[in-house]
Amino acid sequence: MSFPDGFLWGGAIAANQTEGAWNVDGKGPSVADVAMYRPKLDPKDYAAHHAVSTASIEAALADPDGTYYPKRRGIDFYHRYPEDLALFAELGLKVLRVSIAWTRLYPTGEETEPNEAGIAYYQALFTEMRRLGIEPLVTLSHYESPVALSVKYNGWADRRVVELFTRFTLTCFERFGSLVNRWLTFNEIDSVMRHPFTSAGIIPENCPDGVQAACYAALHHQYLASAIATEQCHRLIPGSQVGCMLTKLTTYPRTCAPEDVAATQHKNLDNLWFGDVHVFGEYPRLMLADIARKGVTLPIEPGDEDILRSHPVDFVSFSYYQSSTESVDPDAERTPGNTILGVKNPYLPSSEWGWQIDAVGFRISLIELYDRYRKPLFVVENGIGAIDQVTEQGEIHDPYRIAYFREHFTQMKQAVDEGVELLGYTSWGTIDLISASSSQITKRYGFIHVDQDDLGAGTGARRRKDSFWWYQKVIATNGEEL
Ligand code: BGP
Repeated sequence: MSFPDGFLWGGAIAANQTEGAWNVDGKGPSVADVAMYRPKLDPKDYAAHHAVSTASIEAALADPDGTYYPKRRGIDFYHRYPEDLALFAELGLKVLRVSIAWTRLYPTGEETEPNEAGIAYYQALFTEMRRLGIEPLVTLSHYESPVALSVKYNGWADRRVVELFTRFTLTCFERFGSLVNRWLTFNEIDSVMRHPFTSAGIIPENCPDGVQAACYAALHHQYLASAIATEQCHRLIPGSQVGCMLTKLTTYPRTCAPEDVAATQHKNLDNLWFGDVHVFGEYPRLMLADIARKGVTLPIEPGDEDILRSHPVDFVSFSYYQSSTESVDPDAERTPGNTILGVKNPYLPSSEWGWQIDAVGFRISLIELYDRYRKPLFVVENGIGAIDQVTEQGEIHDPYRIAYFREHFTQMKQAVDEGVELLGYTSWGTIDLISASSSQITKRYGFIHVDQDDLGAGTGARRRKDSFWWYQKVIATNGEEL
């Protein structure tokens, strides 16, 4: 068993969770910059993590301090990227997944010309990555829509945002096309249904037909934008590849009672349908029936279906953190996962945040996705959020992180051996960063520690954790030494 030559071992981060410099060099505010620090919320109440209103946005924008808006400071990657990239190169990364903050190029989303300071920053970033031999894998939308578009149009619920976004993507392909060959369109596009503001800039109180209808409208608009961006990319950058990005939420039946199995089947389809549109270029019949049953009409206009059909993605990328189970028993014990609340699986351990650790589920997911789509896969997020302790000597011993990755890599290797075509793997949060859901930094994912606490105190110094040396060896041996 072995990974193919040229397997892309890497890391993944996002602009809104690392760059900071939220209002520097002409950048406008994004939805992430008004996301409040919420560590004390019940982790089972994930909806509350993403609660937002016009009043909360106004209050956030009027807050001059920003202590409680950690994504505004990130880990100061904007200024410290040369140091961080040098560490990534030392780690041996072949690829680094980053995102481009839309509001660094188009501060309100509506300008007709891009902000040249933003262009210069990303050109410098990608040039430095290339110099170090690290291929950029770039997400065009990772929870970074302009706040101005939320206020004016209710975000992606409004079709006009498609044109504004594809103006931004065209700029990206024109200005960064010589440096970036592989692109992802929307991070976890399915998450529009779970956190509408973060993923689609939707403010719930501004949805006259209900939040659900607004979410489906936003989803349709993102599919269109994704297909249009795919066309632009292929036209402007010969040989380029575009992938979709899905949250893989693998669910098992809690028991083998047929009712539990049927409920689980629905749950899994309701996750897979989102990828189907990108790959097959059309909404699956079952998904359309499901949406109709909910009383929602998709805002499909003449010509839309042609656009979706004509520009399917080249590869399928996804995040995988945990599995969960499903049951028809309303009293079944539940536990959180990545923006979900699933039924607890008694056979699995959990992270400190209740996410159920399931390496075999990773293999199951890889096989399921490859068999369904027959397109190359790319794992672009996987990892464990944990509390790390720094010893007096400044060391960070994180055997739990090594164990998590070792088990997942073993299963990934087996999936490849069983025939799955896998382009690469980027661990999530290769360096500690701000959590998407709670805006904590103390939920640490990295191989590299950042000396910073949740409210921003600390030197910002970077330190290699034990897992850094372990992952370095994994990459150096192309996954032979786990
Ligand atoms: C994914 C997001 C990432 C991310 C990760 C971990 O859904 O794409 O942005 O942060 O989950 O989630 P969290 O940060 O909430 O622990």
